[in-house]
Amino acid sequence: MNIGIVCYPTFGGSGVVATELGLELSKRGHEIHFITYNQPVRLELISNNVHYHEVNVPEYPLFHYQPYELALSSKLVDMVKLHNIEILHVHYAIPHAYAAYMAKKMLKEEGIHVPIVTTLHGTDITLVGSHPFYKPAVTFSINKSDAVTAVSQSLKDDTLRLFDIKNEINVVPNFIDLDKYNHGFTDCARHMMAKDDERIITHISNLRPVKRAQDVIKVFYNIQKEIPAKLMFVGEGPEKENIENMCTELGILDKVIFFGRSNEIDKILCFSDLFLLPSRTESFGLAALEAMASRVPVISSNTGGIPEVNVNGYSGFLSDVGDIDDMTKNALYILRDNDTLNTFKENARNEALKFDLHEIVPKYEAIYADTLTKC
Ligand code: GMT
Repeated sequence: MNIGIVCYPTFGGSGVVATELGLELSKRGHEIHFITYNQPVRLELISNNVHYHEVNVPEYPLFHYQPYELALSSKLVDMVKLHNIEILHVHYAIPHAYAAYMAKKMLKEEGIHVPIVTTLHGTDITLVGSHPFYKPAVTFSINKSDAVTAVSQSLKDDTLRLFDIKNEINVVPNFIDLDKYNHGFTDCARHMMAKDDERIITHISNLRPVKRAQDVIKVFYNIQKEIPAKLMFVGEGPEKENIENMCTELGILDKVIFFGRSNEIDKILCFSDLFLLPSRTESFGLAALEAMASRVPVISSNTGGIPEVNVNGYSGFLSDVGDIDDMTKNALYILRDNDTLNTFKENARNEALKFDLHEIVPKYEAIYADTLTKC
């Protein structure tokens, strides 16, 4: 198939999933066209069947807001015609599903039919999309898509609760390339990060308020009072300064390593003992899955789609949002002795096996084939 993929090319989970999907589809013989405003961060290799087409939005001083949707829908029209793209898979409803629908309408005028598959990722539904300013456009875009998928049952339920949806929503969970996260523990640069007796705790996010990064610091503060520990703090975002100030006030700055944005998540997870994800909501929690695939147990909040990924008492523990004491207690339970830690590490990896990309990517292929037959 000749497939166009639209996504946010930044460090968000939706862009990561879209990129990994495109790369795997290309390995399976499909022709993939990424149509985005920047080269997706995990798209390292452009090959003969992976292409990247940049959406340019010219700056014009008359416009207070530059019309990105128009530029995207025009680019989609051009690329579908130029490369004979058969199907468009858009990740994130706003504004991608909307722009794709406009492109579809324009192409129809020229007798070209291109169906749209929309994948909902979470923030486009739970945080942004349900805002009254966007709700009618998001409802319309979902209902006008030829196929709709959501990355967890929880997100499907939220979508049906928050919007008036007439379309069927298929749950296709996020996935992981397990080979990429199958490190031997001997080749990690662990000794560069911590002393032998220190446990390594990791948090990775875009540090928006929904991630509750302050809770990471509070839990870590409690942990390091009980056992020697270091915190690997990966990501950039609006809460970064608050977090740095908090570490200074608590006197733990020397125990926290700030990585900023990193393309070496797999290496950082390789030497991690525990992952903290205390988010207020999370449609899936791709970061938790990446940790588990690296044999890192997860202490998380019990919210949204996280329980579909992190199994309480097996791959880690789930606590109520903001329950710092419970998260601390669970973290210490896992970290205190090597036997318990190793059991949780193996369990985490076992649980991650359920999300193997070789199992999940064919589900998208089946949806494309079905959509092309129906439309
Ligand atoms: O979580 C973010 O800040 C980024 C956001 C995105 O749109 O990229 O992530 C959402 O999609 C990911 C991939 O499907 C999910 O793993 C995240 O749980 C989801 N984030 C939220 O629901 C808050």
